[in-house]
Amino acid sequence: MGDALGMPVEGMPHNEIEQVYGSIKNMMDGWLPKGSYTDDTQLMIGLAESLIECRGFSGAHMSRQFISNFEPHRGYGPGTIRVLNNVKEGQGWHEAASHLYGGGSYGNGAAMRIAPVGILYYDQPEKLKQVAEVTSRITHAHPLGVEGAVLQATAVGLAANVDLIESGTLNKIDFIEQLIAVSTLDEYQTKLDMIKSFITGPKNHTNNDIISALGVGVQAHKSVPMAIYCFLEKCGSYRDAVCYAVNMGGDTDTIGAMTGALAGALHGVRGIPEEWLEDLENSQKGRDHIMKLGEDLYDLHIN
Ligand code: AR6
Ligand code: MG
Repeated sequence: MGDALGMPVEGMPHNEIEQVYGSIKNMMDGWLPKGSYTDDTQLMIGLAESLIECRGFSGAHMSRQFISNFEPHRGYGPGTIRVLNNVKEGQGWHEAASHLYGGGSYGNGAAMRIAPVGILYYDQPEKLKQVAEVTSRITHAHPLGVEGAVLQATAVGLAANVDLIESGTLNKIDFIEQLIAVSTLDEYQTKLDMIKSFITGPKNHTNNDIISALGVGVQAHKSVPMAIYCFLEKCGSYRDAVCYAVNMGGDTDTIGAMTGALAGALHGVRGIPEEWLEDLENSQKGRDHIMKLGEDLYDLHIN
């Protein structure tokens, strides 16, 4: 949902979105027709399909699934295209990503597709972390790329664990502290600490202050923290969280997708605005297929 909402303004800075659109609240036409999802969701679909079919992680199967689902018009990152081509031509799935950019990619491509791992393993944190790491390494071998995906998956799992009916609200400080405990790299620890001060301290910062501090780029460490922040700041509503994320500008489809995964894990499918659901592409692997994948993941978890 966040992917399709952010698609039309991908790459546009926050201030320009404000000038041109005021605020984006609904799906629009963009470089793809209104309601279309991009590579973010396409890869998430492949990841979920593979987890379901293999009843857990298989790198060989998952990389093949990414390749067979590949549709170039959805706007893939250049590193991901190269890895998938190399595997298609016979390179091993576990080695194809390691030489990209001279040490592996730290793009946000592993984090943007990881939600199904957080959902399937929400009650097994060690397993969640291990599967998040290995699924990421198929395309993103740089430690920043992997840790971004581990943090996003962990955050999805934490959000899925919250029973809003019982607790009434999300404990934001506890949530961010659990993420700080999982992080190992300075780039993430520093930004998670900033998020904690943004959500607990005086509200005297502008959106531009937050953008300067956390980033809105295609790099995992410049987008995963922003998605976590937008989710926590607007944790009372799925719609508000996703709109806030997309209007921050920059890598809007991906930050929207990751914020949406977090808010969806907290609020459930009933939190999604009806008109957004209607607008979402319902092609062969579109809305109905994605809904079914959600149900299949749930069945896999309880069996
Ligand atoms: N050194 C320098 N730049 C890097 C490095 C590195 N080690 N790693 C990544 N980049 P990529 P993705 C930069 O190509 O993560 C779609 O639009 C580099 O500029 O691995 O799958 C989605 O919507 C590289 O092109 O692809 C997402 O926004 C970029 O990070 C995004 O692409 C992306 O890394 C996901 O891309
Ligand atoms: Mg995209």
